[in-house]
Amino acid sequence: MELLATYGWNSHFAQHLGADDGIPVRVISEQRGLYRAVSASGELPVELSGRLRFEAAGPRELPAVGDWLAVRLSTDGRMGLAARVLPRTSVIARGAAGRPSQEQILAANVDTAFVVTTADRDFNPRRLERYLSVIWSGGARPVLLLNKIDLHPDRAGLMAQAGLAFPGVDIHALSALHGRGLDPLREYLKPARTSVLLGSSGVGKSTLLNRLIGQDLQRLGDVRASDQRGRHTTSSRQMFLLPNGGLLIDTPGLRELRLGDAAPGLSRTFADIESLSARCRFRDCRHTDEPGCAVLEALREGLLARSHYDNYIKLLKEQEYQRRREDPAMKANAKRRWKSVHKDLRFIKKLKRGEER
Ligand SMILES: Nc1nc2c(ncn2[C@@H]2O[C@H](COP(=O)(O)OP(=O)(O)OP(=O)(O)O)[C@@H](O)[C@H]2O)c(=O)[nH]1
Ligand SMILES: [Zn+2]
Repeated sequence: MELLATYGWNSHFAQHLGADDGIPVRVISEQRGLYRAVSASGELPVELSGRLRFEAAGPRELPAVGDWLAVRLSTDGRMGLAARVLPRTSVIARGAAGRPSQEQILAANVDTAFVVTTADRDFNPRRLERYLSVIWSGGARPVLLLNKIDLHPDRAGLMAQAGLAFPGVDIHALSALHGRGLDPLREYLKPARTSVLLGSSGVGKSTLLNRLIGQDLQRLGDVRASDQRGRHTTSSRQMFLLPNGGLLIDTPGLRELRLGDAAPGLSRTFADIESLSARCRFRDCRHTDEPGCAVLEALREGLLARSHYDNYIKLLKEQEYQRRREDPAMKANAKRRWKSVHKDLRFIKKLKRGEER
């Protein structure tokens, strides 16, 4: 059980493992449907049972890195056959608004999601807010990392700006390249806690990962279950055991997120606006030009940052747009509306022609 605890096994998962479910393993890498996982006695390849594969209602129900699975071992003990994904505590999910079952799970059972950005050109509050929404709504905790602070002369100013843009979010400035400002990250990377690295290309995720892994990447899991011979699979590995016991997931697919149906998270990121909106005159107020809008009033009085408000409105619009695109009833409606508009146009043209005659 020791190795399992190292990889985050706890009573939550234990209570969901049935008596004849087989053994628990945690997925540490996935490549084109091939899984590697860690069991109580080491690392092993895992295949999905036909039942798991065919009964899955959508990609959301298939295993992802970080998942705990109930597996049966092959007779020689070298392979696992996964029968079930144990209930997740959180997910980092991608895409497919309005169709939760079509969402792709990029990582599961994540405690902390580090959103890495840089102090300079990559600092884009709108995109960052989108990341935060996806993370909140998946049940993980976002932490914002402002990397390459060595290139930024005004550290205090940047931190103040970021603090205003993201109220209620932990923010840390650091330099992965020079190994500065990393100490506060220990708080999140405690033993058996799982984190992921998110952020656009070039912000320094690999540099940070290498820093955190240090020279002595532990290879506890890289031992074949069958013969205990050391087997290093770092190239395909996507979950890393850090020297201090924290677990860090870094997968290529995770690096760019698309906005999914992130409504619950949206209200966390914009908790201040949501609580203001409780005082709007109209319950379905869109906070753009309605009379008696408490959000617009706060904006006028300078109690709400303009950029924060703008991002909120943009994100709402984007969600509305995605919902419209996905929802068949809305699609049909839009078609009907256009048809009647065209009819009206034809009618008007006819009238005009009549007038000309
Ligand atoms: N000045 C400075 N440069 C950094 C820092 N961290 C990373 N870099 C540089 O930024 C460049 C990109 O870093 P990577 O770690 O490859 O970025 P990444 O986010 O992993 O990029 P992808 O692999 O494309 O997703 C490299 O040239 C790094 O040396 C930093 O703290 N300060
Ligand atoms: Zn309003």
